[in-house]
Amino acid sequence: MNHTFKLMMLLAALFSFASCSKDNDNTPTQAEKIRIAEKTTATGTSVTLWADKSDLRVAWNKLYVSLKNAKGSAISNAKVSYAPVMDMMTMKHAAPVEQPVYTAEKELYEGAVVFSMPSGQMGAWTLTVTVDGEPVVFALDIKAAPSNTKTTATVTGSDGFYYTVSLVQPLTPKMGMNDLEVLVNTRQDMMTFPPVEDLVIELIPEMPSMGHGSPNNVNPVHTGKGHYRGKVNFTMTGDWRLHFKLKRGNTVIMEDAALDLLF
Ligand SMILES: [Cu+2]
Repeated sequence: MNHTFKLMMLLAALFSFASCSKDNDNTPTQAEKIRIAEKTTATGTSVTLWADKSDLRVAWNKLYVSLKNAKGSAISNAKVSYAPVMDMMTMKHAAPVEQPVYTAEKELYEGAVVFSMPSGQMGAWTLTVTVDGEPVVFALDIKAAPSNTKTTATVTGSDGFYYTVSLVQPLTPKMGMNDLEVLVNTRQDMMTFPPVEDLVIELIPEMPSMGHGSPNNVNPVHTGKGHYRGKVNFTMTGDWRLHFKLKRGNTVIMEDAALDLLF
């Protein structure tokens, strides 16, 4: 299903190249994205929100924005920021967010949000996108993670702070060695989730159904802005649990923050 979908998107992208159609003003990269919604600011800037998949989920999600002025010309030099909020009736909270940066080759502002809970009876998510000081508010439907899958985990550290560990890649795991990347955030308050840049992380993959691990994994190390990169070796397809031990110096902050993958 996922493969078929990707193939369709690829064909759609190729077709838009081949046809050289002037009436399709999506750039080739935008054509590979899913258009989530579009809003117009008070002064007439249209703000289009894009994602890699049609469903936004409890996970680390890339979110992109493209901008056009009232005359329809693309805007590449605006100041854009994201503010995700979940309104849970009696309280509100935000989520870890990576503020968007314009990438010329994609012609998109590219950022990310870690949605920690699904939309539903518990509450509703909005994403406020502020463009040069003007906000537009998107209502977002955040789906639960697929069953047997958990790509973001919030744990309480031995220092009393909350930590969120979120899988950035592999988003489509394969058998063999995979590049591994996680984003770690802490909770300063309900609205502020800064990245954590000073951890030592140990990775132990496990196949829970078969009770074995794998050799030659590489512990993720910090590369910037709370992102840690290493390698994970999936010796078989199936269910994999990634155990992360978080340390600050020699102090164990969290013995086991676990993420689950199924492929
Ligand atoms: Cu919530």
